[in-house]
Amino acid sequence: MVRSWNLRKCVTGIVMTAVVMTSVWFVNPQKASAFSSADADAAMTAFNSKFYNSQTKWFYANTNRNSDQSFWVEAHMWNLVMDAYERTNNPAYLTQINDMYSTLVARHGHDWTWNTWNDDIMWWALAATRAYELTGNEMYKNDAKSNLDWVLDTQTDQELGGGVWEHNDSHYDKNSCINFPTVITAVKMSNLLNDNSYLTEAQNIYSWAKSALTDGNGKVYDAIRTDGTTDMGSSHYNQGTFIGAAVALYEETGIIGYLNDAVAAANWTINNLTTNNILNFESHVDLQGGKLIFLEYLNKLIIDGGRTEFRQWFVDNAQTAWDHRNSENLVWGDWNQPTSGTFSSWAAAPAVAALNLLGSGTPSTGSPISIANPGFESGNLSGWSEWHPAGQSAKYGIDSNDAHSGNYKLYFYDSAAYQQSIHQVKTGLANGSYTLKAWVKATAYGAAPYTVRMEGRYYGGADVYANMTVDGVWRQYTMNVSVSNGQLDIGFYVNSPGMTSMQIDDVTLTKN
Ligand code: 7K2
Repeated sequence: MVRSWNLRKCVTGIVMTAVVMTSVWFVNPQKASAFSSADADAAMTAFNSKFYNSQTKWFYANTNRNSDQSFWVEAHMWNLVMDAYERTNNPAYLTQINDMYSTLVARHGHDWTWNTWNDDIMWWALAATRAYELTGNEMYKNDAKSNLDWVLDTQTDQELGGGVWEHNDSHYDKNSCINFPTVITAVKMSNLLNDNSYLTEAQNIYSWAKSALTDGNGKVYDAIRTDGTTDMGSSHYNQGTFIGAAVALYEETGIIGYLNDAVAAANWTINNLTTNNILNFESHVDLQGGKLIFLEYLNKLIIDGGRTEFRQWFVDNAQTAWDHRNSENLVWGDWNQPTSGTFSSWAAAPAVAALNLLGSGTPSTGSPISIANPGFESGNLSGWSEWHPAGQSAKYGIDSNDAHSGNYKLYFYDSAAYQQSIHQVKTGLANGSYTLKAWVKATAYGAAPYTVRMEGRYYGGADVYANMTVDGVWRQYTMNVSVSNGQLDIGFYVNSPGMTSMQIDDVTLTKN
């Protein structure tokens, strides 16, 4: 399977390269090399100097620079600046993030429920959760929470079977563009507040929206209405937020079905919403920048979902877009054509997002970071420390039964209720993005464990967890962490009612 897929991709790659090189030869020969982080810098700098109004601290609507971008699109512009900040750690972008929000608050307040479009409210709430994660500023979390709570409390019901209304002044449609972003925001909030009631709401909305607003095989519809109609039109942004909702739920629950949904939606988009393998130009004024939303969540599927097979396709798209930039380093919405004329900032944003998200077009192999006793091959706990509650004995062991590889594995087990964890703190890490992976087999012989997870902690941000699927199958789990204080505590934890086991083997850490 893997082999034939690679072969097909390879052939496509050769044909694609030939096509791209031919067009590049005639257009501009010096653009043939793969884009680098210097190109990502150039793209972001050009975008800011053309579109950012440094007086009002808000983006202009288009290249004419005579009016401001709309409320909901500005939330995505804000995301774009956060992409740049995450890639570069440049404090100028942090200032821009805070400045843009000050303008939002000055113009529109902290409570956005005056807006009759619930999706407009939710885009800002969702982006604010990210601003909170990047800055630690509680204001962002509080604003996200109060606006999300209002939507969940007043804009959801069982009419049409469940889900969230698109408008708050008239309840006649439930659209993908409100439902899937609400799922993502609620999963985030569940994580930030450690409050599972948000996760439950997210799972309910997702399950309704998957059945009412998708074909079940990766195509996402636009809306369902009280007049009995469904708008089956598809778009990059709805494909993207469905992927984002599915990946977020997969990360939070470990349920593989969610990841499979995300993969199906990514494949459907690639097969149906592209021209020459490149994302289409969706010319509707609201959809021109939808590629930004799609790529943000495709990137999460690649990194958080571990589905790296989509990366090269993403790189090919970003490269084609960048090859069609104009002399000002701006790329419009039609990535298959050279950039020209007047165009909106919304249309120009996705190419910048793509370069920011990828950083560079060269394959990222990453550099392995050594972990002590990563597969427990010493036959003991050396390199790791263990924790168990006072009044309970340790419930771990290292043995050679059913190791994932080599001679040994570590396990947690007891027939009675127990908690157990192991930890290894890596210090002296360069700040930046890391990928932590481990093979784990979680099994319940009776009731399910309350918690069974891999943990990334004390790295300078909120704890990150990968919950295990409890099905007695060895699975590789992946987690991404942005180290900002030079260290990372790698952990595995179980809280069990008894009669459950967790087997751990082959832990790896990679600097991205
Ligand atoms: O009808 C919804 C959605 O289902 C559809 O996909 C898009 C594009 O249009 C709206 S969502 C876009 C609106 C968001 N609020 C502010 C409005 O100005 C904007 O049209 O057809």
